[in-house]
Amino acid sequence: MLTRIDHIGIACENLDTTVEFYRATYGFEVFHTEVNEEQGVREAMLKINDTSDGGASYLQLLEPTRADSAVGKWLAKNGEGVHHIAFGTADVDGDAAAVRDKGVRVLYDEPRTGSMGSRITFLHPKDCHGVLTELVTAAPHEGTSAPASTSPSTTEH
Ligand code: CMX
Ligand code: CO
Repeated sequence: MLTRIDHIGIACENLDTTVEFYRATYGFEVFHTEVNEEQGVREAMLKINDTSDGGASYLQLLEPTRADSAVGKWLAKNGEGVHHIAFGTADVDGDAAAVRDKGVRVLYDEPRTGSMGSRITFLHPKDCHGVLTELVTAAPHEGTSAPASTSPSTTEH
């Protein structure tokens, strides 16, 4: 069951200046940063609020690490802006299977690693009224304390 908006993914040209915009304009602070080479992004998670399911909602600011990544291609075509939305669930495997059974294309056979050690998959935007949609199961304890590292090679701090 999808129980929260986990994050809104925002594509940007320069992560540092975009982080500074959200800090200076709204007072949102960086909760976590990492590089996810598989997804081709350098990202910052800005925590907005905790949610009643024990998780949290974030903005996910995304700078591409390479031009041929999903975010790199999207930026080249559209410029900066909202790239995807992500719904949180305790069971990404089950919810992805349920959505697939309804005829929506799920992009990965098995969930992959997302922010803060979460498990993620994506639904094709053409099957979701133009919205690239991510499903996320957070790593245990995420949102309740300092985030766990994903791995030393992919985590900045
Ligand atoms: N939102 C809405 N529509 C999108 C889109 C997006 N983010 N990205 C692509 N599209 C649309 C394009 O506009 C295009 O539509 P038209 O044919 O009408 O022009 C169509 O989808 C195909 O787009 P494309 O540029 O040819 O791109 P690809 O098909 O190569 O890739 C997608 C699209 C969704 C399969 C790819 O972006 C993907 O695999 N995304 C999932 C991974 C991802 O986004 N990772 C980054 C975030 C990581 C994270 O959140 O942790
Ligand atoms: Co995301």
